[in-house]
Parts: sequence; structure tokens; C-alpha cells
Amino acid sequence: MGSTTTHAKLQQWVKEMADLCQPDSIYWCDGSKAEYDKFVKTLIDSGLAIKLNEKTRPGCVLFKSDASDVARVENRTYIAAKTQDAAGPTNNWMDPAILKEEMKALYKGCMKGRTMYVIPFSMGPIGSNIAKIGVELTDSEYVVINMHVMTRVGQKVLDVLGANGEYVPCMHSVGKPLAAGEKDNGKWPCAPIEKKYISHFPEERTIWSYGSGYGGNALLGKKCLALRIASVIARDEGWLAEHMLILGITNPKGEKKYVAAAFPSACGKTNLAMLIPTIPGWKVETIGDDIAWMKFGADGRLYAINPEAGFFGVAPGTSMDSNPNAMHSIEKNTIFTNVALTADKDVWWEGIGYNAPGKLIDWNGNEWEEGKSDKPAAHPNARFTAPANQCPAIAPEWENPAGVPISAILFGGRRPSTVPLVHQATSWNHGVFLGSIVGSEVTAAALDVKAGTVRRDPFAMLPFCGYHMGDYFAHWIKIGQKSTADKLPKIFFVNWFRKTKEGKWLWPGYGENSRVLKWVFERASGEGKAQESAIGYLPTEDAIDTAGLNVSAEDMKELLKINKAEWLTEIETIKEHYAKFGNRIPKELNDELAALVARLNK
Ligand code: GTP
Ligand code: SPV
Ligand code: MN
Repeated sequence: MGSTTTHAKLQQWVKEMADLCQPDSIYWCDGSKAEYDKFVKTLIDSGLAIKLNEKTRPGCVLFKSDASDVARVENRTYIAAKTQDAAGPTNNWMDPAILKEEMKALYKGCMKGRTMYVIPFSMGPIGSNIAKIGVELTDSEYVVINMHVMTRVGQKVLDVLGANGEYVPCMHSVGKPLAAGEKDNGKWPCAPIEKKYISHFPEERTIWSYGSGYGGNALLGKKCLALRIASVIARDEGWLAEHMLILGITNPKGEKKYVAAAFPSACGKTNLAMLIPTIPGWKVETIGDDIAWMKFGADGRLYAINPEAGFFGVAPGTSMDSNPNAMHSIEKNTIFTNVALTADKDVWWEGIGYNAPGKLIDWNGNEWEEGKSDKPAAHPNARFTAPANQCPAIAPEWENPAGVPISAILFGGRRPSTVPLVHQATSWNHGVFLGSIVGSEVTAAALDVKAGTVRRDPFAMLPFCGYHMGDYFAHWIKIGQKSTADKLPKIFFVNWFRKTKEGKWLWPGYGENSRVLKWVFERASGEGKAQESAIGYLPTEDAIDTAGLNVSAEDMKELLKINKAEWLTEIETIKEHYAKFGNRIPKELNDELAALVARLNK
């Protein structure tokens, strides 16, 4: 068991970090099933994991994290570029030398009483020329088993790396050293909020994380490498690293197209990626549910790969009604975090689609009874970690190293008003403008932002862009200049979350979103009926297939309505948003904004 390498620089780095963190031992992960099983057993034996019912949830475990460690911590996330300007106004910046000194003091001796695990992993199919290799050092077995599911781990990665291949060093510690004889005793190890650091050194392409064991803070291949560091690499190399799902959609004639979609955290990517169409004859297949890397093929089209190997999905709200494919994906071999436990050792959460079967143990470990407890049984950001190949809708080509050609890109967010169900950009630059103004009611996916308020989250990348957001906008404009309109994806804006004045959803969402995908498919084929409006192309009244849909004609009208007063207010907030970037807003986007204002006032 274990893996080996001839990579001297990697060995040297592991030694340096071990000298600093002083673990009791070092273990090189081989990514095998036996290794996964061994760590799951260790975690169960130590009381950190609960083994779920082998009959109803075979191979599944449940973790309860610390209350301070339930989501990404955006105000503890740093882009430590050499200059503050390189990080831009939307990122927390620190001087890299100062940050490293601060973190080294914390790393010193932080792994005492623990093992340092070396996790060689590949983002993207191993050996593919678009894949990137990372090596995560961690003192958390929870991280090891999650990385096994979310990435491709093991000896094969070291073989590809060879004696001097390139990798992204990803340093991680939960920040809870153990004294001699001390044990975790079933308590999730982490450091207090003010000692958590999720740090990125973009020029060095290095990640240092300390103090959190949860999700994107600790599974460093995901947001840290595949988005924050990869976005910097993509800028330099002329491609795109995006917070996007990828799906394949086939029409009744058997024609298939691929769609990528960027929605902010907890705004419906996993749901859309796994959607089961309600319209007859249409099929949707999943390629990825969170991250897309897109590069130009020789034919001038953008090809996307999913760099991940698993789903780290939001549990609450996931049911056989809303997302049956996700429910099937998590029937076995799944790691649950912060959901509730039933008496017969199954899982439960708000919105699972049935009442709690008797008394539960909530995510805090307390007894919980439906109707009697005022707090939710599952944390709103409770998650499942499941292998992507367990999804019944996974596309056969999901691991194709060449990627899939993207015909349409969707942007969206939770917008209770103003933004219609769907509209289409009139050009690439207009589409980039739509991406730049994405906004959403804030969700529970991050710890330190106030839920319920609308915040601008351009391209759903606000917490994930590794450099100046104004330059990122310019990068998107440049991408559009590398190909021609007939080959570039068509760009759309969707909003499943528009509400009535009484606060009721106007649109049923989920599988019914296939009706919007159908229009997108048709528009990308040069068909589909549309009318020009001030904000872009809108579907004509009869363009969205509403056969069998339970939405009134008035509600349908409301869903596609553009209210001039609301849009004039919107313009003011877009101007405030753009002002943050000063002269780094590309001229093309200022022109788009001016043209929108002119069209609205016509
Ligand atoms: P991250 O993993 O945080 O990036 O989230 P995500 O974008 O994958 O979001 P996900 O699909 O997990 O959805 C999060 C929440 O949005 C869940 O509670 C869903 O039930 C809800 N949701 C998803 N799609 C729809 C929809 O079409 N309509 C409504 N009303 N809610 C939706
Ligand atoms: C998100 O917050 O967008 C996620 C979850 O996908 S995490 O991996 O924790 O970032
Ligand atoms: Mn996400």
C-alpha cells in the first residue's frame, strides 16, 4: 500500500512541510479502494464518522462538522498576489511574504499527533493533456476520502508526473495538533474562524489552507486549484476555468448539443446538470455539476471538460421530485456531511420529500423532532460527496479528454424580480456583459455573507476568480475575438427564481427547466422564435413549449415581462458595481451598458 515517486522536487517539498508541521508519520496515498476502506474504518472507529445502514445506504458514512466549519469562509480566503492590484477589488489580499510568515507560525507543529497524507491527484482524466496535477498534503482522513471521490488519486498520477513534471502544491492542515495521548474523541478537528486561512499564491501557483476541514476550504482540487489557480493559468494560456455545470441535451430527432451554465453557489447547477426533462422525447445527460474548463479546439469551437470525478452537492432540497438522479447517485458509497441521522441509521434533510421518520439526531448531534424543533435538522449547506459515475444520467463521454463542444452558455442567479425567465444575448460581447452583471440573493454556501440580500456575483465567480475581476472581464472579451460568432457558444441569461408580489415562485423549476433548455437548443440551432427587447432577445409568447405545464398564461407573461422602472433601478446598481473596477472595466462592457440605457430610454 501507498505510492512512491522519483520526483526529487516533490520529495523535497514534502520533507520541508513535514519538518515544519511535525507529523508523527507521513503516508503517500495510492488511491486504491482498499485505502479508501481503511480510512473510512479509521474514521468510524475514532467516532468521527457514523456508519450508515448497510442495507439501505451501503458503503455510506455521515460526518458532523464543527459549527464554525460548515461552509466556505470568504472573508478568510486570500489571493496573495505580489501586488494588491493583481488581486483586484473583489478579493482579500495580503502581501505573500507577510501571509506566509503568519501561516508558517500556525503550521509549525500543527500536525503533531497526526499523520501527514500525501495525495497526488489529477483534475481531469489522468494523462490527458488538459488535466492538471496537484499534490495535497493534509492531516485529515476526511479530506483523503473526499479527495478519492472528487478527484483521481494515486500512483497513476505520480507515474504521469515522472521525475520532474509540474504540479500545484496544495498544503492543508485542520490546525488542531494533538498532545501526547490526546485523541479527537469524535470531535471534528479545526481551528477557530479567525485562525482559518484559505490562501492562494497565484504567481507561484501554490495553495496554503489552514484551520478548516470543510468542502472547498479543504478539498483543494476544487475551488482553490480548479478555479482560483486555474483561472490565472487560463488567463495566461487563453482558455476559461469557470464555475459551470456541463450537460448534454438531445432532441427527439437524436441531435445532441452541449450547454454550460454558471449560477452562483447553491443556485441550481447540480439540479440543472441532472435534470430529467418533462417534455417528451428530450434527454439530458450530465458531464459535470460545478466546474468547467473550456479550451478552443482546432475547429474554433470551445470544448469543455469537467475536471472533477465526483459531486459535492447540496443535500437540503434534494428529493425524488426535485432531483431523482442525485438521489440515485447517493444511494451507496456516499459521504454525507451535516445532514440528520434517523433511528435506523439513514439520512434525512429538509426538502427530502417525506416527513422525518420519527425522532432524529440533527447535524449538531442533538435530538430533533419534526414540528417541535425550531432549527433545521440538516445544516442548510449540508452536502453529499458521491462518485460521478453513480449518476444514472452521466453521459458516456463525460471523461472524454477532448471535452465536449459547447453550443450555449447560460448565466443565472436567484432574482425575485426584474430578470425574466430567459433572454438571449445579441452578441458575444453582450453575453459577456450579461455574465458581468450576474447577481443573486445570497445563499448558505458561504459563511460570512448575509443570506437573503442580492449581491453581484459576476460569472458566479466572485469568490473564485484568482485575479483582478476587471481583467477577467477583459479576458472573456478577448476569448470572443479568438473565434467567430457562428462557432462561439450563444449566451443566455436564465432566472428560475422570479416571485409574485406575495413571494410565491412564478416558475416550477427543476424538470420544467427543460422547456427553457429546449428554446436554448433551438436558438443555438438558428431556430426558435425570439423578439428583440431592450435587454436582448426574448422568447415570443408562443416560443416556450408550455404543453402540459401548470403555469397560467398571466404568470407566463409575468415571467417574461420587462419592467422599465425595475430595469432603471437595476442600471443604477450595475453602475455602482462597475464603479468598483474603475478603468479596468473593458470599453466593450461600458459600451454595452450605455447601449442598454439608451434602449431602455427609447
Ligand atoms: P453549489 O454546489 O453550491 O455550487 O450549488 P449548485 O449551484 O449546484 O446548487 P444546487 O443545484 O445544489 O441547488 C441548490 C438549491 O437550489 C437547492 O435547495 C435546490 O432545491 C434549489 N433549486 C435548484 N434548482 C431550482 C429550480 O429550478 N427552482 C427552484 N425554486 N429551486 C431550485
Ligand atoms: C460552492 O460553494 O460553490 C460549492 C461548495 O460548490 S464548496 O466546494 O464548498 O465550495
Ligand atoms: Mn459550486
